[in-house]
Amino acid sequence: MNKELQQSVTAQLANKRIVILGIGITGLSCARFLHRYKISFAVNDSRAMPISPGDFKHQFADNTLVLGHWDQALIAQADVLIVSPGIDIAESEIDKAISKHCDVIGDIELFCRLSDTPILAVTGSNGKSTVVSMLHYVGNDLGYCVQLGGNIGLPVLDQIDKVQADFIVLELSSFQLETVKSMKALAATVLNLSDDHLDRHKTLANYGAIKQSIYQNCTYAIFNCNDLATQPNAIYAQSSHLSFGIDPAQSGDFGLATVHDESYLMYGEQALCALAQLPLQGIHNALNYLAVLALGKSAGWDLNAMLASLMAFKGLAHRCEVIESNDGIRWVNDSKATNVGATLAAIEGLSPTLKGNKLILIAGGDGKGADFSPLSQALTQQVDYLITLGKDGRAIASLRADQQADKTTHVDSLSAAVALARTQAHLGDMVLLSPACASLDMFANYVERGVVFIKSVLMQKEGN
Ligand code: UMA
Ligand code: ADP
Repeated sequence: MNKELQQSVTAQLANKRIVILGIGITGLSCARFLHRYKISFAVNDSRAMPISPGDFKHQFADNTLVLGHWDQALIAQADVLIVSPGIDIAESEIDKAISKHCDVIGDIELFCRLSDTPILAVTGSNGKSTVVSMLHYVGNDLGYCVQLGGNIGLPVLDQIDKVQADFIVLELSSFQLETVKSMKALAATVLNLSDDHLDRHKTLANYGAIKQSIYQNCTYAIFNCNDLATQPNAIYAQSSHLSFGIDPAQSGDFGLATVHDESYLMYGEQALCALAQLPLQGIHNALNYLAVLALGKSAGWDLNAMLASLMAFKGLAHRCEVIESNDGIRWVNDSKATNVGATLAAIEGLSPTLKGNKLILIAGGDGKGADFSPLSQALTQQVDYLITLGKDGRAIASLRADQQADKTTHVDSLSAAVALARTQAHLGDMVLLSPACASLDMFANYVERGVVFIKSVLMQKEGN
């Protein structure tokens, strides 16, 4: 246990009535943290059995657990409400109960109040996990002690007292940013903005404003100069601004340019590395590399050392991951493409590698209220055969032109989609699972969807 941290925790939280909403990954980490520092709390989760009461008692002794409904009396008497990201406090049962004096926070806000480790913060509709994983990898490779936490699945309160880190890289979702008020990141970026989570945030403008709050009090605000919605609003003008983008860069910024007929990552006028030499391909990944370099540069990391290190980073599973099927067909698992922007990036990034072969796309799932129309041109012009599935699959199929009806099919399962794709694909063709939707209507999460896809590809091959 860290003594200084114990003092801050006691000063901020002792004798307060604390209620944690949700006992998933985040809620559990909050409960563990408070228990470790001897602070009492209650937990409320509206689902019937997210944790067994016996397990809870075993781990957290006499702290209170209320399951199965929102306990409005419990919420109403809270001085501090620690809300899990997946819970929408605008939900009327919660909203009505919260008292005027209650401090409504999330685990990230609590972390920011208690830790002085310099933060490199990343949000955006797409590319967050790729960018934070690269940054974490590179920072440690350069000899710094760098932690990773947040939406990537590593709750920050599990990290806070593990080591005395030089930096912490935070992946932040819009859900998490909604309750962040005290962050002062060393460097912060919104990578891009496209429709996502509109079932909760209602409008793109509201979703964008929440994403922008990552720039609050940061030292370096890093934005995508091809995506105006990422550019810090006037209220965040206090920080130094750095940009990255697909065009040649101004001095001090990051961009792309053609040098000796090859496309290069650039820092101002300085050519850094040919895109063709980088392990992760596609323009979206070129932008991800530039964002990593801009964040690392803001932290004082050496550019050439970062570039050398990035060469060894091989990419994450379920993001444009090529399956080793050895059947002459290029099966690509992009199950993590849970919104329209990600699927567009995958189609645009992979199309140049088709070299005249066909692209068969498998898409659909829960669209979370998104407008699919930005996919229309890619679906009609770049996709040779479209297979849809899930709750919103038919809405995606309807974007294809009438004359493409014989090359558009809706199916009931992912294994049926793979079976159909196999009948359509010839040697050299690509079958891309890039759903543009969340998986929750058919699977536990995007990982399960990706695993089912891989298994179907490999098993059906053996069955043939
Ligand atoms: N719960 C209720 N009532 C509800 C909804 C949820 O009681 O109406 C309870 C559930 O019963 C469960 C708990 O809340 O016990 C789950 O909380 P949660 O949904 O916040 O999920 P966690 O397990 O805490 O995971 C969260 C993030 N999940 C969401 O934002 C939905 C994880 O991101 C994150 O990795 C984790 O915290 C650690 O920071 C996942 C995600 O899907 C990967 N994120 C979205 C995305 O990337 O698009 C934003
Ligand atoms: P996130 O954590 O934001 O969901 P990931 O790095 O996990 O992002 O990538 C999710 C999906 O988005 C992948 O399917 C990938 O192909 C696509 N993607 C990755 N980087 C970008 C980017 N910079 N712009 C658009 N799409 C991207």
